[in-house]
Amino acid sequence: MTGKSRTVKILKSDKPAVAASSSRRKRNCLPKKTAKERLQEFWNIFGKDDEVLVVISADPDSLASALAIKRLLRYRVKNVTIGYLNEIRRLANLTMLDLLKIPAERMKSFKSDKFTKYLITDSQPCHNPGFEDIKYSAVIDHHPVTQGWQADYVDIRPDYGATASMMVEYLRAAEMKPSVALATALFYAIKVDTQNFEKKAQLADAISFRYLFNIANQNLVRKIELSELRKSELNYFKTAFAEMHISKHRLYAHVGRVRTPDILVIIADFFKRVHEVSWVFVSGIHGEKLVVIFRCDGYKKNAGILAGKTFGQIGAAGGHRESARAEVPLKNLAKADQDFNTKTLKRLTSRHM
Ligand SMILES: [Mn+2]
Repeated sequence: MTGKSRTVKILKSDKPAVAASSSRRKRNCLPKKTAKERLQEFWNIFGKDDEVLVVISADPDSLASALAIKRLLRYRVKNVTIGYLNEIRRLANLTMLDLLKIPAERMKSFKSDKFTKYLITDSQPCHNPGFEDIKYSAVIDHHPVTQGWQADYVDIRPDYGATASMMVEYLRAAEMKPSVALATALFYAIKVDTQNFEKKAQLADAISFRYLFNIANQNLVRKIELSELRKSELNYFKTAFAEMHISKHRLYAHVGRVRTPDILVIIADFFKRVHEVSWVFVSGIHGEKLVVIFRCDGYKKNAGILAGKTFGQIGAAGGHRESARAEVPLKNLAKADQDFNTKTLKRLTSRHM
């Protein structure tokens, strides 16, 4: 949650990765595998009678990667099921599932012990307590490597911007041209995980992206990207506009009780577009927590540090230069602040500016 350590981590994995990887490979005596070798090794762990479960924590990259795995294993195993642990709430993700007809099922809705092989993608067994009890045959991911688990086949490339970019290499090695739906899913996944190539990405991501560009349906991508708001959520905007207070180029708005904190992020990102505003603070109450979203242009400002100074003592707070978030149990707020409003938001955030 602390943005500081996350920033450091990104720098670390970004910079020396290229230079260090070849010497690391030498040390471990692992020559760089070709895409074809990887594919063959991956295929080798499966047999015709296998009933396969791909376990994911559903987001665009994991859904697209799981769909690609399903494609890679078609005709090679009996059956591939995609199971996700979390409830999918983000409208864009629901739209992606719906428009691209991705056959993913909530893990709760079926018996997960009837399978013969388990895979995990865009995640690692220790990332989620729900993942841990399963014995995995394969792990394909792009997050930093974790310890304490085993699998027959492991392909983790932390320097990649998206697991989807890795999956494109598998598909190409298998000489399988993705369908429009699969290509669109992978294309969208790379867009999301690299934040349109503004965040961590490398040439391999760009090559996969370029390859998909010719096959993916851009109108579907746009439709998914624009599916951000439910009609009912427009009311939160109404409240935000009514509450909005601007002074010294800072915009404050407390939205009150919200059904999901995601709406606070959407509202904050919207206010960020106002030319005369250089800081945005949007807060709301979700469950028993106060959630505060910080936005700024990042020029001689640091939202992550401000979030930490303001709320770090009483809750979880952190983020990056331009964006940060704090979550504070209401009971940790001073008695006088528990009836939280826009004035409280202004007073608390101004203390450290
Ligand atoms: Mn990912």
